[in-house]
Amino acid sequence: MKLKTISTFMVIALLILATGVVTAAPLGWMDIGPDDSADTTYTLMVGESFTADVFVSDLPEVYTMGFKITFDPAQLALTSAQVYDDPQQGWPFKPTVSTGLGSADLMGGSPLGVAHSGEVKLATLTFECLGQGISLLDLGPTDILGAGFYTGSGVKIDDTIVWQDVEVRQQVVPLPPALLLFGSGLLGLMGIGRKRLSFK
Ligand SMILES: [Ca+2]
Repeated sequence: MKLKTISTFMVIALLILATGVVTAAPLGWMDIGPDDSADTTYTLMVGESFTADVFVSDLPEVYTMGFKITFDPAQLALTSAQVYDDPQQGWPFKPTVSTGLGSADLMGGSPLGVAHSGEVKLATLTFECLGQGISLLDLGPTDILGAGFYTGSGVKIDDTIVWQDVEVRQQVVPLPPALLLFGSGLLGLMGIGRKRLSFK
């Protein structure tokens, strides 16, 4: 009986250890603005620009990277896209940007023997806001043949990455209160004018 209790405890302890060891799925995300934190929404005015850094966290050791970003080309224009090609932490081996209408594929590799893991910066993108509305910056795996996240043993791990999108809310510049007052004053004057006319 006592032995059974001890073995039950050991099984529970082993289970706790096992679940603790389970690693989190790699997460792809964007940081917009100067606050050094991830964003899922971003609000700006039509005509303004913003810069988004693309990262992946909890990445196992990989030697290449590749991803795709899509967006509404009627609302957003991609004005610059650069693979993070820092010689130490970046992707200086064949950094490539391939842009289409409302999309861009970015890819690159690290030098032989330099693997990247953990939190890794992939690229920097700059957008200009063209029109009012809500548009999605949609991150996902690239469909360019041979590109993607490959481990040293040549295993592609793109399917394990969870990508976090950003909802960009674009607003028109609100009218200043003084202008609104001036406008309503004009409307009032027009009303008086009309009344005077009708009395004649
Ligand atoms: Ca941010």
